[in-house]
Amino acid sequence: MPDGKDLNVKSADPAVREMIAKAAKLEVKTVWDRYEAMLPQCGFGDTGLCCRHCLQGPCRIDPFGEGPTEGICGATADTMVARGLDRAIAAGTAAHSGHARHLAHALLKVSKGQAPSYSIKEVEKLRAVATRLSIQVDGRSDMDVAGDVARAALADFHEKDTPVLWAATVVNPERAKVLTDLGLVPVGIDHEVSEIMHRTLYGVDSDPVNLLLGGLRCGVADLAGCYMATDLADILFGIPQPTVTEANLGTLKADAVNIALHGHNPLLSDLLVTRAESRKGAAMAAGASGINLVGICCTGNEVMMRHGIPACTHSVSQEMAILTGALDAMVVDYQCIMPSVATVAECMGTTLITTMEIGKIPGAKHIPFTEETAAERADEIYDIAIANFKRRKGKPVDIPQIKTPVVAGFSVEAIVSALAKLDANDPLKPVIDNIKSGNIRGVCLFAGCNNVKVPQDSNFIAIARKLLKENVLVLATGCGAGALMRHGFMDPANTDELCGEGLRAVLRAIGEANGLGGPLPAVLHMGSCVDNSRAVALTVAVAQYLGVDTDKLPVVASAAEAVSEKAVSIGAYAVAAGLPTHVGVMLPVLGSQLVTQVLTDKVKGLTGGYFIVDLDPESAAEKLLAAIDERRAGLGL
Ligand code: NFS
Ligand code: SF4
Repeated sequence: MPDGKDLNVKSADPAVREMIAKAAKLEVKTVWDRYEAMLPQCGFGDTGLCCRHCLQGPCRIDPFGEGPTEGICGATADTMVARGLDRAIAAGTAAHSGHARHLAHALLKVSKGQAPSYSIKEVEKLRAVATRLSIQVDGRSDMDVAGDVARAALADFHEKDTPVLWAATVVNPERAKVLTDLGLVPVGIDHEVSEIMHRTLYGVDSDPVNLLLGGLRCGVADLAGCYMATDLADILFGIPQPTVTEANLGTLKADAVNIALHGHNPLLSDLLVTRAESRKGAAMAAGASGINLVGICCTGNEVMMRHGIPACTHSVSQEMAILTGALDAMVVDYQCIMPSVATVAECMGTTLITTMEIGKIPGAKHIPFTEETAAERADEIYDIAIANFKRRKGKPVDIPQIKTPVVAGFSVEAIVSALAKLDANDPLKPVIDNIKSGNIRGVCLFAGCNNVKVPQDSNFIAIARKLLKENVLVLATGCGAGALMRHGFMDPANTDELCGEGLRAVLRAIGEANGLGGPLPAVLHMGSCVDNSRAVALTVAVAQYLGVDTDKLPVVASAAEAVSEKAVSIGAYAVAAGLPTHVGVMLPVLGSQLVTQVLTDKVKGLTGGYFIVDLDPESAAEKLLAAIDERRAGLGL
C-alpha cells in the first residue's frame, strides 16, 4: 500500500491513477494539481487560529507564541478554535437537514397528490416511523399518515418547547438521559444551526467549553437531520436490501449512453433510475446499446443500495469519471460537487447538468427540478445525454478496465432479516452471542470522504485490513464505503482472506443461512452519509438488547480521510452518542490545547465518546482496537 506521506502517490486506486496520467497528458488540471499549487497551506488556518468573524479582522494568533496571543477583540486561541469548529458543525447540520427537509416537503406533496411521479413505497416503514413519533395510525389512510409524518418532520426544524422528535425518539432511554442532563437535546434543527451562528458572532460566546457543548448539541441536531433523511427516503423509495453490483470506472460502457448521478438526494436520482427503461428505445435509436447509469458520491450510494446501480467513483476522484471521455452527462443536485467538474466537462465534451436552485455551477446547464415537474425534467436530461452520445459515438474513449464486484444494501432491516434466518424469534441474539464469545471483537463504522491530503483510499484500506483481521465487524457509509468497495472489501469472494477466523465464521454462517452459498462481504455497506443514522440505529438496538448505554459498547467509528464539514458534524454526533471516533486528517483545532484536550479526552467524562485524531493509519487502528478492548473489559468480556 502507498505510504500515507508520499505525495507522489495520489491514489491507491489504479483506475484513478490511469486517469491522472491522462489528465497530465491533456494538461487538464485536477484536484491534485490544484492541491500542489496551494502548498504550503497556511499554518494559521490549519490550526484554527484565524478569525474573520468581524470586519476588524482577519485576526491571527501565532501558534508558537511569538506574535499576538489574542484577536483584536480579545478572543483567545481557545475561543477562536472552538468558534470555528462550531461553525463547521452548523454547516454540516444545515446540509444534512436541508436534504431531509427537501424529502419532507416531497412527502407532504405526495400525501396531497401533488407529486405524481412519487409514491409511498414502504407502507410498513411509514407506519413504524409514525408510531415512533406517536402519530395515530390505526384506521387511517396511508396518505393521511404520510401527511402527518411530513408535518412532524417539518415541525422539527423550528424552535418548540419539546425536543426534536427525530433526536429524542431515536436513542435509547439511557442516552436520552445523558443528553438531557448535559443540555444537549435540540429543540429545533434550524434553531440549533441559527444559535451556533449567533453565539459564534463577534462578541457573544467566548467560553470555549460552553461553545463546544453548543457544538455537540448542534451535532445531535445533525443526527436528527440524518435520521430523518434516511427514514423519509426509505418511505418514498424503499428500504435497501442486499444487491449485487460493481464499482469503479470500468462500469462505464463505451457503446452506451453513460449518465453519472452525482450529489446526495435520491429525489431526482431515483426517478432517473426508474425512468431509464422508458428511454432505452430512444438511446438505441441513436445507436447506443442502452442507457448506463452510474453513481458518484452519496447519490451513488442511494441508487446502488436501492437499485443496484454501479458506483463509478467517489469523492476526490469525481473529475476522473469525466476524464474517461465516456460520460455523456453528469447530473448533480447538491453537496460535494467540486466546481471544477464544469471545466473538466467542457474539455471532455460532457454536459454537466445542475438541477437545484441552491446549487448552480458556472459553465453547467441548469435544469430546474421540482417534484411537480420531475418526470419532464428527467426526460429533458435523457434527451441531452442521448444527443451527446450521438456526437460521441465511434470516437475513442479511455475507460480503465477496472471494476470490482460489490454486495451493497445492508439496511438495519436487511441485517435483522438476514439474522432472523439464524434465530427467527430473537434475531439479534446470534450477533450478541458472537460479540460475547469474542468471535466479533467489536464493531467499526467507516464513514466520510476521501481527502486530497491522503493518498486516496490508503487510510481506509490500511485500517480496515487491520481491524478485519482482528475480528472487528466493519460497517461503511458514504465515500468511505466507496473506497472500500473499489478495493474488493464488499466482494464476498474476499471475505475469507480479509477476516480473522472468528469473524469469518460469523459472516459465513449468516451467508449460508441466507442461501448465498458463501459468506457475507467482509464490509457491510450501510448507505450514504445520512445513513450513518442506520449505524446509530443498529448501535441503539444492540445497547437496548444488552440493557446498557451506547457508550459501553465495543463500537467505534472512523472518518479516515474526512473532507466535508458534514463529516465534522457527524463526528460530533458520534461523540455525543458515546463513540470513540477517529479522524484521519488534521482537524483545525490544534491551535488550542484546551479545545484539543476537551475533544480527545475531557468529553469522555461527559458523553463517554471522544475524538481520536491520528494521521497514521497503523497507529489509528491500534487505538481503535484499544478503545474496543477497553469497552469489552468494561462489560466483563
Ligand atoms: Ni459524506 Fe456524501 Fe462523500 Fe464526504 Fe461528500 S459524498 S455526504 S461528505 S465526500 S463522504
Ligand atoms: Fe478579530 Fe475578534 Fe473580529 Fe475575530 S471577532 S476577526 S478575533 S476582532
